[in-house]
Amino acid sequence: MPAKFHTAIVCTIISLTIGACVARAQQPLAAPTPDQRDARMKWWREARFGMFVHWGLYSGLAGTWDGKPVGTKGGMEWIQQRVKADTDTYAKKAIPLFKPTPDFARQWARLAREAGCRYVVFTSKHHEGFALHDSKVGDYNAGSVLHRDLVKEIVEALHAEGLKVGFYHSVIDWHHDQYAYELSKQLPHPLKGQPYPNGQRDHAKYLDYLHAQVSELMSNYGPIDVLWWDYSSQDFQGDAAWRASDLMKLVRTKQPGIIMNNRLFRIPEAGFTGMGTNAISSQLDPKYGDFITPEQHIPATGMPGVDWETCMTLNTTWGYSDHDHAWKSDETLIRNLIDIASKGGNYLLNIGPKGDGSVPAESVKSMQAIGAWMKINGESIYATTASPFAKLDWGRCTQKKLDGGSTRLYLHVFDWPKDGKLVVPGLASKPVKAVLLADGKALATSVENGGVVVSVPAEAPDKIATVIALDIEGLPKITK
Ligand code: FHN
Repeated sequence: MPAKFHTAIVCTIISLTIGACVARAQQPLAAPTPDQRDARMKWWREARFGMFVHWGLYSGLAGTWDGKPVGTKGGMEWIQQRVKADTDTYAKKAIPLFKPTPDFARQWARLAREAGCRYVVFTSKHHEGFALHDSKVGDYNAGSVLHRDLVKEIVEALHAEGLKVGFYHSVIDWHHDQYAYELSKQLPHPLKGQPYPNGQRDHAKYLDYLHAQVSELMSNYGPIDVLWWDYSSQDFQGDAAWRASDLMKLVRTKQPGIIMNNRLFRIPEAGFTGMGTNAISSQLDPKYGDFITPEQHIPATGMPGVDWETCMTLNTTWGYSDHDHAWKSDETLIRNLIDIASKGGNYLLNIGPKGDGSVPAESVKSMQAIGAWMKINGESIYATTASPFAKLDWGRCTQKKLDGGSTRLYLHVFDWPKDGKLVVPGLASKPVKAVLLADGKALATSVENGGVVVSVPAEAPDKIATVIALDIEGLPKITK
């Protein structure tokens, strides 16, 4: 065949291939079927409990600026915005204080496993803009500054403990010189209200950077289980703000099994009714994300019909602060976990490690206390579904279907009955057996006044929450 024909054919094949790739790239990803989505969400719904980690340059500053406490409550991961520092001034002060020890990540992973967490979501980049991975895009990252890939270190440590891995990634960026903060009145920025320091900005250039770094994170660290976006406003969200649909498509193409939250958007169809952290609704079109993210609170009646996860701090700040001592009690934390599971949600509980990566002693104590309770009672949380009761005066309930068609009700008793009789009001189902979950001790049951009564010891075995496993025939029948 004459060479010129051969070349023409090869060129035709190449151009057809490129055309097909471009066409495929422009096509939206096929929407998953409900079964496909359920399969992807299964491990997350069963996990119920995850550890959040906020760690970045702000951690070394520890809530202090120019030798003075910036505050005793509220997010010290926002310190750059609270002191209104430009990125160069901020970096000069913060970078020398950010000195991760060699084994910091293993400490986090061990603590998460000890606590009974099944997944860990950590900040690959927070609003300050400093990326924890060895990025080839830009120079404000752990690779360029510390010559380490901290994301790699953390992912390997989490996998070594059998934990699922999540990246929190901030679309807000207080470092990048093309991030056009004037496009939003509602999103925070340290220089808000001031003209751009170096003349007009091209936000599209920031978006190219954002997408390139997300592509690195989705390509270079193996299977990633969660992408926790943060955050959008009503006046700056979605495709206009972040090229969100392209970003989600990039992620799902590289990580088909990944689970993402809804925070690239801030519209009613994505589960938002306003700007407050509790301005949320149980309306989520899956094209905007897989779960809704109530923050620092537990929805009173859960969020029926959608997947949801409450994220919460142990004190009042996400990033470490030397000055925040408002630690929640073990009772509050354990009962929060139970309350959330009884409403069918997940609990993402935050630690804020220090600049060297070490975990504050108070946080270790809290997570280990939860772990001690989970070691005995974890089956009443993992892979359970929401309570069949609207309300129980003495505590909460979760449930699990058993082989053979019966149901196990896990009765989490906060207020122990003084008369030795735990009344489960309105439960019309026939009780089969009841035991104390901690030691399997059998408890007598009776049917009285349209409910089930469980005879219990005089003293509560666990003052925070004693769990009774009550097996009933079939599915729960509740009469009131
Ligand atoms: O501004 C952030 C905040 O620092 C923290 O990361 C929380 C965690 O959910 N998200 C944003 C506030 O909603």
